[in-house]
Amino acid sequence: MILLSARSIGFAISLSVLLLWTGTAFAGSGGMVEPDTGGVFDPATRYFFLTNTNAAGPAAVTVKFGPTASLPATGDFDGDGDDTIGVFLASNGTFYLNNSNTPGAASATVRFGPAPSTLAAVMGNWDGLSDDDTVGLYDSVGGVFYLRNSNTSGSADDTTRFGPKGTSFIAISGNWTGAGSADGIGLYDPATGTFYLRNDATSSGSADFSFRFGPAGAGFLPVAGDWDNDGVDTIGIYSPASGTFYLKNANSTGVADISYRFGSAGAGLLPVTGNWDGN
Ligand SMILES: [Ca+2]
Ligand SMILES: [Ca+2]
Ligand SMILES: [Ca+2]
Ligand SMILES: [Ca+2]
Repeated sequence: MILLSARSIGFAISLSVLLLWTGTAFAGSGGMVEPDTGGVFDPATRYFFLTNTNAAGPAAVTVKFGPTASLPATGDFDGDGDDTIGVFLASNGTFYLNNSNTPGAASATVRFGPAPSTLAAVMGNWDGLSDDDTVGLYDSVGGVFYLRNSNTSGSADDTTRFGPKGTSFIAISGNWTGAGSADGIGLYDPATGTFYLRNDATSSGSADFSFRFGPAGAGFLPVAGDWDNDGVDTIGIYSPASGTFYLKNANSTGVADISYRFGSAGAGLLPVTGNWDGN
């Protein structure tokens, strides 16, 4: 389960900050009973295109959802086992979450964080309870995650410092170890193609894992999920330029275990991942 900010691609961070920060790590979002699969969101039209297999082919679900200028925020909001569509609208700091992959009014509307917001949405099961993914925000300027344990309007339950300040890093979440049900947090540096994963989303600290995956500076976007249904969430990347997912079944460097084309190449699509059909 991942989130992106529109400003995610390419650029440099201060070398001194990077050096000071070496040795830090981050982590991400919860294991489902069944594998997570891919999808894309078109910010221009707010259509989600979801697939139930990690293979090339037509979308299993095509659904329009969310107000103009929304960005995707998907997850299992009600803890029933399926991941569903949701969006975050920065201009009013509001999440619109649906408990089914169908059009219509949001099942939950959640005001969280500043409005207007410059933060990026990130969803996860932060408390490991109720199997539900709840709202979160990542502030790349301050290097802070703000996490809330219910999909209701209110303030953060956890404020977690992770990673350097003032970056263009992109936040992800997942259960990187497969232990328990709580998701950790993670960051992806598109400039270097490096992931930083932290197992405990609720405490500030450094990365438990950091590794490179995929090309540096190529405009790839990070994803996370349990691709092989072993209970451990792992990372992947999506190339909007070619419309290709590259998924890895371990949180380590190396070649992709799965790659497939999904979504139109060069159309500015944003990746989403989840167990859309609950099986
Ligand atoms: Ca659900
Ligand atoms: Ca929860
Ligand atoms: Ca896995
Ligand atoms: Ca599925």
